[in-house]
Amino acid sequence: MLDDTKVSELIIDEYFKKLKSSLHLDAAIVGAGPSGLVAATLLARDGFNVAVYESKLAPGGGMWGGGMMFNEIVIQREALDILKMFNVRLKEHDNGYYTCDSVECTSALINSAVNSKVKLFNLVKVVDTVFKDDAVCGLVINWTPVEHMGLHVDPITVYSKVVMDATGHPAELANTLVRKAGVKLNTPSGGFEGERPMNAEVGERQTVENTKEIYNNFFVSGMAANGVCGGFRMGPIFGGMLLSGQKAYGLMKERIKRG
Ligand code: 48H
Repeated sequence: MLDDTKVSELIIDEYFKKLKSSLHLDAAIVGAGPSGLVAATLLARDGFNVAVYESKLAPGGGMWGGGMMFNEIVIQREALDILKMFNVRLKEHDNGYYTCDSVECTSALINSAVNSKVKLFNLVKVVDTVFKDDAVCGLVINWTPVEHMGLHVDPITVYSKVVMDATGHPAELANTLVRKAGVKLNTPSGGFEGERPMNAEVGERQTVENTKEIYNNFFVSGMAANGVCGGFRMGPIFGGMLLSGQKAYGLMKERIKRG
């Protein structure tokens, strides 16, 4: 006989364990797109306590839809090793181009993150940073539906040694940090530069170059890095996002270890 309330009890207990063990994190990553998922998985595989917050129901960001909803994506040679780590099948084409099924690739990144013990909180929107002693030291979170409905419900706070904005094109968290804390970022003007038009060649390179610590304990990856630092967009080629996640992993790991 199935006890209906036992089902409820198990869900409540397991969720609260996950939530409670995420109050003091090593790394808090905002956005479960490709760059955030790669960075989170690699950190978690090294034993760090990592959580990813995703405002939508489904993690995966902009990778599911391929290019204009044609669910294939293009990857360049430089990023192949990363996809191999995540067991994604690739098809080789001329001149160093590869393609893969965007649904397979996105679900593989999500699956690897959860398998590596990343705590993945979907339907949770990050609405602010915690700011102390000129550094970012945590996140302010709320349920996405609360934010969407404009309900006057206060959010809750988590602490983290490092925080990363992986929110894609809007670079939401970096925007909020500049607006509310009035800080000078590690960007050419010290402010928010804004994303530039399409140029795949340059945009892909810049995504990786722009992946960095832009304020104390505060990192940017993927399209958010290009938004903050003034990089070009690149369309449905995803090698740069994966490489950005890998670079962010290395930088955050070093920062956590330095303390
Ligand atoms: C919680 C949030 C919040 C918030 C947003 O856009 P993404 O896929 O991110 P990237 O940078 O890893 O990948 C970018 C890529 O998908 C892309 O858009 C490309 C290559 N574009 C090129 C072009 O020319 O258009 O994922 C970001 C995720 C999304 O799932 C959001 O829902 C989520 O972040 N998010 N989650 N709290 N405040 N804001």
